[in-house]
Amino acid sequence: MTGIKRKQKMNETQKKYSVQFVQSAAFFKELPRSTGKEYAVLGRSNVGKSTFINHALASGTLARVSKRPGKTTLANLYRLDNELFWVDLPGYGYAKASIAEKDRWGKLINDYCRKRENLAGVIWLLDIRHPGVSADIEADEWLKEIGRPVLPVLTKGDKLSRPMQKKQAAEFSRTFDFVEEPVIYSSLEHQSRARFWSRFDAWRGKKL
Ligand SMILES: Nc1nc2c(ncn2[C@@H]2O[C@H](COP(=O)(O)OP(=O)(O)OP(=O)(O)O)[C@@H](O)[C@H]2O)c(=O)[nH]1
Ligand SMILES: [Mg+2]
Repeated sequence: MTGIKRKQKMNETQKKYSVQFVQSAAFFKELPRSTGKEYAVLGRSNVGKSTFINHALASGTLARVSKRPGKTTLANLYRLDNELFWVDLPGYGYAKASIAEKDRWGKLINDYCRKRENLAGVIWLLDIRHPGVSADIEADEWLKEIGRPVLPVLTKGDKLSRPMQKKQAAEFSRTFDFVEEPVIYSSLEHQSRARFWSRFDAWRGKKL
């Protein structure tokens, strides 16, 4: 490999962007305008959204993580260089949350994904072990209805062997009829990061 090629290849632990937390919002109208394209990180409670954000962006503990579901209760906006924005959202499908909380989270997610003008796409996280969970089936119907481009990411890949990962990925693709092939991700494996960015860049290169 030449020196230039070596430089271009993303180091497995390297930061791709410098990340800045911008603001949190409990309601859609509280979110500040952002100046670039945005990507939402969506998924069931506890699927690993905040962990994924920290790991993919190599941003330490910027997004707060918990073993228990229902940790992220606000929309959290992050700026990636001056280029784009990511939004960490509360999870859907957490049965034990109060009705008032569930209503607010649902409205926040729904308003954000439907109304946000510069939302270019949704990074949809699904637990690789559990295809066909009813909350994800409902989310799929809703995502198809709102028509935003979706990049599916199957989280917690380290919980399965490589052959099982492939089998589950095929099962997810059958269940959800994804436009994009799902990206298998593990926050315990550095290789996941480079693999994700190469897929993300290709996806957003499709004029998203
Ligand atoms: N083994 C393993 N555990 C993971 C992975 N990603 C997340 N987790 C664990 O899953 C749990 C939930 O992670 P969070 O990142 O808080 O999940 P979340 O989707 O943001 O959850 P809410 O904010 O509650 O909706 C934590 O205990 C994480 O350590 C992964 O790739 N592998
Ligand atoms: Mg979270």
